[in-house]
Amino acid sequence: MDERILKLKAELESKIAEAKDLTGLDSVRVSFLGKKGSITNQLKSMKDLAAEQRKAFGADVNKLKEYAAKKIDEKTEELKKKQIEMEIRSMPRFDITTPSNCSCGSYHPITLVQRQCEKIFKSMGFTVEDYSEVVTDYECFESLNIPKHHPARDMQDTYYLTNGQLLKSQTSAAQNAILKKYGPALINNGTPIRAIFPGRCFRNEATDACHENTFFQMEGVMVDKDISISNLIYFMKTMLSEVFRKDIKVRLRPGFFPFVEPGFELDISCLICGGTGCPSCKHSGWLELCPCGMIHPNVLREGGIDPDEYTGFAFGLGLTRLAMMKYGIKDIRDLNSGSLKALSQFTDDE
Ligand code: FA5
Repeated sequence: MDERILKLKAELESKIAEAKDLTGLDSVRVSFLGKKGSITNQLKSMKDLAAEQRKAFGADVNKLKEYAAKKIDEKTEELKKKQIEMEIRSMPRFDITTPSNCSCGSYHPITLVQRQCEKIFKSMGFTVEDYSEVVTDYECFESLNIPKHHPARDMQDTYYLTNGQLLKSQTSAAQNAILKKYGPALINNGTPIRAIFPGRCFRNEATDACHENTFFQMEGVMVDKDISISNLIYFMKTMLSEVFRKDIKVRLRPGFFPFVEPGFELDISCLICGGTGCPSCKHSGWLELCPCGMIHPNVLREGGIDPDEYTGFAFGLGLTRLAMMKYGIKDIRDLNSGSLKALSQFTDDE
């Protein structure tokens, strides 16, 4: 190879090696391959050479030109990679384990009591079911032994939708579906139906310290052979003693609901005033908490279960009122207030 070309090649290699960034490398490219670059100049100088030298020299310069372009490309790639690595290294580190300086959220008191009740009933073999908030007239009333125009419908001021459906006014609306879902296992394998179904209910209420238009209930049903009122009382007592972890005064009195026979009202002594009377208990000293009873034969039959062979109980626990009593919340409306100050002070005592 021509002496001049060898010298230029060595010079090119050292300049490329010295280039520390893409800008520096571009200057090297311009100084060798640009219009006035040293390799381009060699090509231009060929016209002054004798014809016999020109061919060999031209081939050498062209080889060097290709070599220079290839080396510059390789170095470009190398520098780009280094630049990306540097950028990554200089990025702020995100460590998922770093404690946040934001204050933590908390569970709503209704969520806390709901979870607690679910845990208690699950430990006694109950399944936890979910059910929609928009239901049909059949689900909420007819399947529950409340035909159209039955006066019992007036016990709840229900929100009807224009399509004939309604906002669930009671979690009992899921009873029929649960009986149909688990009935076959009861009839075919003797597996008792044991289910709870918590949910939001809606009624057009004049609100006060213990009535809301949107509140939570938790329905429970158990159906098997020979289920009696003593079973119902056992489950109610267990639930209340687990939730409150202290002795509370309870009373059971007759109550009318078309879907149970006999039916009861289960009240607890108001824990806000200690039973002396206050706005939270409508000055009666007692709070209606969990109506219940033995499932009416018509309801069992409608759910595909023979009432001559099986019996069962059902209850409709007022979860929102339970949260009031458990956490000493005087006014039920505070629970839907969205006030973080009021709602974020409660914790699970499990
Ligand atoms: C019922 O809703 C029946 N479905 C309960 C039932 C189920 C009876 C199974 C028998 C067998 P009631 O309307 O009383 O019943 O409501 C049940 C409980 O929900 C009440 O005791 C109360 O704790 C709660 N509750 C009812 N209305 C409201 C309201 N407006 N605000 C807050 N809690 C309420």
